[in-house]
Amino acid sequence: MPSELPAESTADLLPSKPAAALSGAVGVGVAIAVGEIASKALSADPSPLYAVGGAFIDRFAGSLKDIAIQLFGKNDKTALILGTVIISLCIGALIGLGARRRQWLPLLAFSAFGVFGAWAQTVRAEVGILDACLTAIYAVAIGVACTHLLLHLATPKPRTNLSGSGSPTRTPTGTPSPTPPTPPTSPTQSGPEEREDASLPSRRRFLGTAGGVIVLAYAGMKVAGALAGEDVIAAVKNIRIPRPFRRRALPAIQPFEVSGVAEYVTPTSEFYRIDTSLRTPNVDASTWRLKIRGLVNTPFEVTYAELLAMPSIEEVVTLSCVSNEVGGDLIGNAVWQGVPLSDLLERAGVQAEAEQLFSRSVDGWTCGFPIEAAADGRVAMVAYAMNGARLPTAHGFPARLVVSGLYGYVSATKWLETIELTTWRGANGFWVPRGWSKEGPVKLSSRIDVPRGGSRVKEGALALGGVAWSPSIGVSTVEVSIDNGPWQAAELGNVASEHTWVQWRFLWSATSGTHTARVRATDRNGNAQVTANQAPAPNGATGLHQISFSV
Ligand SMILES: Nc1nc2c(c(=O)[nH]1)N[C@H]1C(S)=C(S)[C@@H](COP(=O)(O)O)O[C@H]1N2
Ligand SMILES: [Mo]
Repeated sequence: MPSELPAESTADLLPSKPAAALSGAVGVGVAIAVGEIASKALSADPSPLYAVGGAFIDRFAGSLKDIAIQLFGKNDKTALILGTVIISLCIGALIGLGARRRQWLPLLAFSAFGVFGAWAQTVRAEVGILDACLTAIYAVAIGVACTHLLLHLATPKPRTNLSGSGSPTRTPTGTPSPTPPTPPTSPTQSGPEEREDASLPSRRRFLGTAGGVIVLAYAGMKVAGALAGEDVIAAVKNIRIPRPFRRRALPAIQPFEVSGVAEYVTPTSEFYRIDTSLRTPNVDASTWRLKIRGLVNTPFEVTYAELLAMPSIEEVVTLSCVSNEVGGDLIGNAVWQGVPLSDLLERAGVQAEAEQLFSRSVDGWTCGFPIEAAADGRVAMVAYAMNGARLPTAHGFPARLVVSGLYGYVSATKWLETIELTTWRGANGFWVPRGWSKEGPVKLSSRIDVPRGGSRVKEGALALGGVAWSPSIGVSTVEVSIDNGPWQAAELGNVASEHTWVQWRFLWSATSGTHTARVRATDRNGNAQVTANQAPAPNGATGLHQISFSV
């Protein structure tokens, strides 16, 4: 260790490098945990850790558009948080190493962490500055204190005190040792027995304290999380969804059923989920308010109870993600209940200059669409129930927007908090500066569910089947072409309205060999599905779904 040589004289009274690194890492870990606990205690969601993760998504989500991934999956989100923690702990270890000779380092470096965390918490205006600062101060203070305590425990006592007589003098880290320089020839062999004896109990104390601190921080985090979660669960338990004022009947029967084709109404548990939130917002419905403001005559707020008390509609609407590839499954059809946007807008009195309905979620996500979509008669509502039950947390509890015929990224704000009327240029939604079109009407599309691509089927009678959709317009025909043969009409299932997808079936007598099947749809306005292949970015994929199978 040549780098150690010049400092040989003081090394004896410095904490060992592993101990110093551990001290710093534990300090950072504790600071992160305190950040979690404080944010729960202050109801300042997200915590610094999750806010930093969220800031990453805000910053880098756009660069993913080239590979046509609009959003992170659940695993990526876990990996992001884990990665953030691991990197932080590594930086903590470096801080600990640096602090062997620079006592001021932990305070400085931890403060930088604190500022970063507080900035991330407030940048989407989700957490108040005061709460963010308080959280940072607690986290930094306790984290720094832990690091210094551990560094202190890891610092060997001056040899004069090793005999155990009297109280040991506190040796500040990094102060030159009163001990005369050890001969460089035998740096580690000066009194091995003596040092072993002295370092064993102190090492035990160091490791014991480090372990205790970790356990305490972890337990504190769990307790705070459980307490915060319980409040929300208790509040949600008593919610009763009222009867809708106007109900949309589901088709009583379907003319056919092809096993393997997506169910007409997608079960909630199978409904796709897409959002940028790292931790699903746990909204307290008792304090939640929906705000309607901007270019309106009378801005107003409604509570959850008030929203549920308003006349509601129930509609079946197919919701699709713009990232859905041709043949993809980022699409679902559900029964939604809520208050028509037109009722809310009428009450607010929309001013003539308003062009865009811009909405924001409690976690700062935004989107916007032309105001006409809320007034042209299509389904457009603030929904609070999905498939007959209150909106699940993952799908936007307590309320979300559902607008027929618009991709989710421009319309379907979950954990809805604000509806703002503005001009078209007055605001851009989250995905717009990240390379996605400002307008996002759902494109007419169709999908083959059966047979699965690449599967083997029996010779003879074969039912091909799938779904086709053009929400707010409706599908009039679906056609299938086998082995690039002529387009032949498929049978269509029954639908609740033009706002939903339709199931289709095509009967064919399968001959042995390998085959391809393609599907195309025409909407109720007579427009044919676009056949040219286009990736999801910037405004939705086009092209025909084709599969191959063998008999
Ligand atoms: N708050 C919030 N709402 C959001 C999003 C989001 O990231 N945050 N994503 C949107 C997108 S891109 C889609 S496709 C739909 C998906 O709704 P689902 O998860 O209920 O299927 O939600 C929309 N609403
Ligand atoms: Mo989406």
